[in-house]
Amino acid sequence: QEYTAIKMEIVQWSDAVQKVDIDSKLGGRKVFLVAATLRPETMYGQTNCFVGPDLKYGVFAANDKEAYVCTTRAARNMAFQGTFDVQGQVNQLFELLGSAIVGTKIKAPFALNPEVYVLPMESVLASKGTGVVTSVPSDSPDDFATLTDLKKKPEYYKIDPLWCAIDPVPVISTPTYGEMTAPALVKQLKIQSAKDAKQLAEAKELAYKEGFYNGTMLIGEFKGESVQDAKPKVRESMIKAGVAFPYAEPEGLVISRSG
Ligand code: ZZB
Repeated sequence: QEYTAIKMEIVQWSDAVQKVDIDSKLGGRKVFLVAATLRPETMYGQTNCFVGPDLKYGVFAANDKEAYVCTTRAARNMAFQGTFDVQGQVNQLFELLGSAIVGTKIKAPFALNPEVYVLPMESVLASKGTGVVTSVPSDSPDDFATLTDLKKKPEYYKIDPLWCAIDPVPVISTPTYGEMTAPALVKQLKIQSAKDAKQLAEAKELAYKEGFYNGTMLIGEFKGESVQDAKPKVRESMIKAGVAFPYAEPEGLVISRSG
């Protein structure tokens, strides 16, 4: 899988992290949450970012100036993809539990809302991407369903309602679902919550297909172009701007032995 890794710079850590002395460990490095996405063209509509509250994250030195927050598994992959200054070497500065990162304010590159908050998402997999998911509720049914749950019960999820206050932003128009593909699909498939995993998987598949084959950009540098054309262009534009880098995953590697 070829993802685009989005660098979301930390603006202000959560209260939980602020209580810990991390400065001595960071050595003056800027810290970024790194989110893996297959939809770089939707980055204009980021409204927040998700981490798995029970997952472990590392803060890894990329070089003398920057450190990245992601799973150890992702850092190991990055180490072999030229992301860090020393090839093949992972340098973990410290560790954080996802729940401690929740409430951190970060930059969302290329987004209409330039600063967003980190929120919890139970369905984040440690085995995929970086374990950090940037959220686009206009085009991702999982993100829209999770945000709807969080807004209904902020106390239960131990979040400040302010952290999930940004409304979905129209990014892509499709003939079937209009300007809000994910909310339309969540309604159509009668998805009640983020726990409706089966319907959400179906909604995701439909959203991917309709967006890719029939979507038109409503915003950004490539407004008016098809999603198919805009996708690689937005990716290149983000990489050029220094806010993203390619991230690949050795997926489904099968070693076959004859005989
Ligand atoms: C932003 C975005 C905008 C995404 C969208 C999707 C959509 P896939 O197809 O199953 O490989 N993701 C990334 N890492 C994880 C993880 N560890 N656990 C759970 N979800 C993760 O899924 C790739 C997409 O799943 C990624 O692209 C990311 O969300 C999320 F409008 O990034 B995406 C219709 C989907 N739309």
